[in-house]
Amino acid sequence: MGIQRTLAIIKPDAVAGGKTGKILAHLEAAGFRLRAMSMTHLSEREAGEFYAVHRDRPFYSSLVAFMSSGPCIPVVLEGEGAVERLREVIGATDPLEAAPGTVRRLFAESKERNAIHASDSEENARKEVEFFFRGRDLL
Ligand code: FUP
Repeated sequence: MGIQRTLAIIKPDAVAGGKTGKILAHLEAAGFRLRAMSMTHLSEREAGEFYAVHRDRPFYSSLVAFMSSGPCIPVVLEGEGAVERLREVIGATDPLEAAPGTVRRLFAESKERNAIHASDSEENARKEVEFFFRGRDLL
């Protein structure tokens, strides 16, 4: 599998709730290296574009409103098999279904306000890293 890069987003619920430091510490302790990080406040249009794959789902407008409700922190993480590994470390979408010790189990409020995003494939990781970072902001 080799060394990969993937995108995490610390979502607005976790940023507003003062959980950023704990989540970053958890990711570093899990072995990921930080390669890029920023804080941004997505517009509704940007949040809608990021989650365009879910455009026809019933939760889409609520998800877009939530993701544009306050600052979030996109982070590029690197490590062995990072895409799949980060999915394991964040846990299931719904914190009630997420395994003990996962980021969502520890820090998420609900299925929508679920603390963190992680790319779900290598191809999406490349696209999502590009969505947020380019040039000298990406190490
Ligand atoms: P995940 O890959 O675990 O982030 O989950 P999905 O790609 O299926 O969904 C993306 C985001 O949509 C989730 F993080 C939260 C939101 N969502 C809901 O609010 N309700 C749902 O029923 C499913 C997803």
